[in-house]
Amino acid sequence: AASLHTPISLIGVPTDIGAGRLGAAMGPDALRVAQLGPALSELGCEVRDLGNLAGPANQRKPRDAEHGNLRNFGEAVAWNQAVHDAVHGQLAAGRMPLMLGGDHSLAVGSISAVARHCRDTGKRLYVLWLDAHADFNTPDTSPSGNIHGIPVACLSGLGPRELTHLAGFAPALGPQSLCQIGLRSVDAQEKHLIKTHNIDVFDMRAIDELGMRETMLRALAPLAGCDPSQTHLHLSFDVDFLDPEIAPGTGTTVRGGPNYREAQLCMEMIADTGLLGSIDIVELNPALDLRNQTAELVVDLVQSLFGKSTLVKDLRR
Ligand code: 5AB
Ligand code: MN
Ligand code: MN
Ligand code: MN
Repeated sequence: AASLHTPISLIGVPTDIGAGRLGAAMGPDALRVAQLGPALSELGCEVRDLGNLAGPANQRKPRDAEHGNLRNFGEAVAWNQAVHDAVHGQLAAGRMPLMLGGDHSLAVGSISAVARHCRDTGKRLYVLWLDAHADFNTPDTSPSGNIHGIPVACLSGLGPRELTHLAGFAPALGPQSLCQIGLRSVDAQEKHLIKTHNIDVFDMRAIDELGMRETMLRALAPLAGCDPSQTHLHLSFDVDFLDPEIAPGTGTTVRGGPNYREAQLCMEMIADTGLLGSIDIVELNPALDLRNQTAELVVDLVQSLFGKSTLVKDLRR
């Protein structure tokens, strides 16, 4: 549905209830300080900042045997319900929701809403998941109990009903609708689940061997020839996808990620599809950042997602 001209709604999700450490709750404001809204307006986008959603505070609760042995379970359900409702409302209004996270647990709510919207409108959904991690733990396999490590499992129908059924049906996401890129820290049981669910993965080994261009050509191949009015591309962008040398401001860094040019090309090739319909920017942790450089980098990359290009002979802009 989305083109360069789809109006954008920024939605702040100031929480870190799903993460192992505090700080991602400050992510939305760091992105505002780095001028995300103006950077998109500059490219000709209509942008409205809807401010921050409200939700329960992080009381750093321990793992809870009553609730799948997860931490902050009730809080995560409340935040995700709020995210789901906000995202579904913006999509129904013909706008493109851009989530300012917040930890990655919020993707359960946002992608559930996108899945529901696609079912309502008969659109085909495709999710690109950029991350160092697979986020495919179930409550049973999670080594940490941290809910930012389980969103892909929840969206695939594995996990507590309160998180698997936010869209009103489950799974929100079929395996053919998901592609993960940049993985380099995947738990043994996650590997097993990725295999049994037959998820498309381009891990760092693949990126090393193929290069980012061929990786993205393959990742986006299922969308070739898709009618933009019938197709919805969702991007879930975990900041730890990026190499920690350029993006230190996140809680679970893993060395050996995409560098600046590779990340730019990745975003430019997503922009070229013209299919982008919604975005999560997650796991930015300003408490771990240096002079907001990671937020500024993310703003730069998001500009590329919306058509800013380094092509000299660019007919678009
Ligand atoms: B992130 C780990 N697999 O489940 C777990 O940052 C890390 O949203 C999860 O990708 C990282 O706790 C979650 C060890
Ligand atoms: Mn991650
Ligand atoms: Mn993640
Ligand atoms: Mn993380």
